[in-house]
Amino acid sequence: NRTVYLKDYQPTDFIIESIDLVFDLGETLTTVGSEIRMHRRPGADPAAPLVFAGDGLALSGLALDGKPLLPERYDCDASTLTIRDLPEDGSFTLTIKTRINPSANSELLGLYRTSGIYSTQCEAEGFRRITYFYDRPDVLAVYTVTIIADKQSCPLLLSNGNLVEEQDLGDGRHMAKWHDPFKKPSYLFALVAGDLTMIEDSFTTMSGRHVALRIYVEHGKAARAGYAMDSLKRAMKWDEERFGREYDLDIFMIVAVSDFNMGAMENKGLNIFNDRLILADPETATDDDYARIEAVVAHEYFHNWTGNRITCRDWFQLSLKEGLTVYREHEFSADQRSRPVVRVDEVKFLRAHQFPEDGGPLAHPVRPTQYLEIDNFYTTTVYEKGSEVSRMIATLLGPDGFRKGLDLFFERHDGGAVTIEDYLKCFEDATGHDLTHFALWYHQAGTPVISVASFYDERKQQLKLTLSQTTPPTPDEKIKKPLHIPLRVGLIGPNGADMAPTAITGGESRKDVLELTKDEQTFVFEGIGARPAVSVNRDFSAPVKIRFDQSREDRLRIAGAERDLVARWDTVNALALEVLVKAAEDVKAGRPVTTDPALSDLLVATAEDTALEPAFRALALTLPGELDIGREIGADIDPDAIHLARNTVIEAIAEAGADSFAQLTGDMANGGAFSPDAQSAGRRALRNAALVLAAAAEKSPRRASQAYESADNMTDMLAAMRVLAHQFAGSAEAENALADFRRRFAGEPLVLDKWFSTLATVPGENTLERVTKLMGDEAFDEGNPNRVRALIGAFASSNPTGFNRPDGAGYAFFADFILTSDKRNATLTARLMTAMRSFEALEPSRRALAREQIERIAAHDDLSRNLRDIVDRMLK
Ligand code: B3K
Ligand code: ZN
Repeated sequence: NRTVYLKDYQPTDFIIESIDLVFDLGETLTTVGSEIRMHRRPGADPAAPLVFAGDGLALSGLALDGKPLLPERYDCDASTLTIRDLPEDGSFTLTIKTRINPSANSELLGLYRTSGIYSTQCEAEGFRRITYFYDRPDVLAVYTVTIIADKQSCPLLLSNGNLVEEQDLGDGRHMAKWHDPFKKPSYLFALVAGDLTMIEDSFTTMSGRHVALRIYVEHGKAARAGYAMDSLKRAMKWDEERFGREYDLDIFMIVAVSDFNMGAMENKGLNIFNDRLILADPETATDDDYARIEAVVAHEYFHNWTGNRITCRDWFQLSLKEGLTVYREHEFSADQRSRPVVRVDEVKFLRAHQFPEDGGPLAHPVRPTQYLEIDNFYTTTVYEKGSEVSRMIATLLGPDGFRKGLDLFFERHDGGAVTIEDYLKCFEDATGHDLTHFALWYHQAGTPVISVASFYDERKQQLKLTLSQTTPPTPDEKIKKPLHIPLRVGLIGPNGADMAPTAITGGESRKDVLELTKDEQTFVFEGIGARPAVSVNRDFSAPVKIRFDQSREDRLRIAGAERDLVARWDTVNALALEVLVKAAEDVKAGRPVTTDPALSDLLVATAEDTALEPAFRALALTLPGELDIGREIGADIDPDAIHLARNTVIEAIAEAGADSFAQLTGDMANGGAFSPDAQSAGRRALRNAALVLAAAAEKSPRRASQAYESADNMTDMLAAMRVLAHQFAGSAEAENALADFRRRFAGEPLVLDKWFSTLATVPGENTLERVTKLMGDEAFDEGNPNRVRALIGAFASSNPTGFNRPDGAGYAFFADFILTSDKRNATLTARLMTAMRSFEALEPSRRALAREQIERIAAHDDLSRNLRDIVDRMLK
């Protein structure tokens, strides 16, 4: 058992001053020379040995101050290098030589070579796969990196910081030397070598410094890097204006690679990206792709201050950089696009991914206290819930208070490796607020449930709101404490306008934000002249579930008139969800499905309401998916019943608004040239949301087929193909479009991912056969994480009826895949496995079949640590 505990944190015995690395790159043999200048930490045990981490390394040389170390001075095993009798004081230099094979590195962690490109991924613990080192975030050092490689296959040699030397070595080889003046932890080290092309631009910072910006991509793809470059410049400007953060090196580089485990990585001065988050043009990228590129380019750039200049003391503090950086990214997106629409997308994401994590076997606090494998903690809890926690701080302190606290954070901790406590203390010191109680958000797992009861007293002109909170138990902790929750509340008067109370008593409040701190509290709003409709958790001010038995009239008033569009969408969505859940219950019980004409009217009216922006109307018109309905039901889930129920409700709505929906598919057509901006994207979103319903009303693939034929951009094309493949599966029109798409994009792996996903998510039990067949498609590559996620990942996590086939064949197929994949890429496999984390919520027969397969995986004794950790927690 290698469980790591927060309570065991100890600083290192030695302090690293600098590290000089020399890479001699070879496809199957790369040698790494590391020269480390260091000294014993003052006060450390003078006899303590030096213990460096390593992983799968071959040691080929070890010297102290230039003299080879005798074997009795050190021990070296698979995961550590221990050196004894090092000087008690004064600096010394350790030289370590290791040999690695970048071509055999299918884990894509450390230094690996794929598609002719050498690149690195070191977070969280990949540097130890390159050389022995203190591979932990609190060890900061200055890096100088020399890269030697073949000139022809690797004309490009990159690392962090500034290029200081280049030399032709004759014999067909050359070298480049990079120096990064900023101290950094090993996880931010990066190296790229290969043959790539680039686009170049520049940015002048607020203090007038000139920064060269370069984005490197595969040959032939330069024209698709423009949007990423534009996003980068907007992000740099925004961070100066909003948070006073200026870039600090003379050059900022991004490299897009096609084999990458995650989205992107914020290495100092040299971000490495999954190419799907860089490359975009109208023919190959959807509006969602554009929005994602903008957000992730910004996110990685923002890490330069929140993560790189100030980093984490240990990996338990991961949310210190990730939660905060997601929050910064969200604010950036909100400023670049439509704030409420961006916020609704965040809420949907949180509910679809973080809430189930928080309510299932893998639940953990935003700041965990133990882990078996840190790579499994790059979760939506650490990221998105972490972001919500920072957002709540901003809500409690106000924008100015938040900015003051963050300014102090940058000032106080620049160059440091710090903790969540250090972060919170800055807000307390800068504003005088006490965040002791609030800090529980970081330590207590689970999604709080707030029950609301309202009572209007006409005689006293008072509205009483009783709020009680509970947090359900999670595997790590049964008894929960009440949290400090900022809840934004609106009182909507009979005319649809907000009512302003003359006073609010019963607890702390700041403008329209109530501060819940106890199990139960009653807030009294004074001076309320008529019974209002109460809108709770406006702007989704807290990541909680609300239980509020509100009258139908009130809900319809909110759905039709709430000026807070997030709360308005939420109410529309909740009304739809209620109808869908009831329909699923009807199907399960063998009753005819009851639909709700009032819901149809509301959706049609919202879709037609030209006072609302198209993107918002599209959100309202997109019914909750089968997975959303399943999550709302929560237990004994029958995916087939949900599927049938949802289709029946869709048909009823589609028929009620058939003319409007048909009209909208035309009205919202692109006029003129394609533009990826948010407004144009919103029009396409509305048009395509309407297409789903128009096609359902017409019960014919004709309209979607025409839309597919006439599409002049990937958003419309993919939307039409999905309608055909999902709503008219097996029709000639569907098969024609799918075949056309496959042919047309034969040379475009990223676009074919969309094709794989569309096919993998076709509802029904026959999809398993198709997925199995697609694994033999020449475009499919089991070693490429994007392909695996597009086909296997989409099938397991986004096809409830297909994956959960009643006979359990979906689970068996998936388990087989997991077992093979684990040998190749454990990080990716463990992540994939989480698709089954909510299996306990299935109806008994599927639940048993699913468990059987998870147990079959768990019975293997040679699982990677990553996968072992996930399956064991799922079965606990
Ligand atoms: N920090 C990286 C994620 C690293 C994941 C390591 N398993 C990207 C990001 O969050 O910006
Ligand atoms: Zn990040």
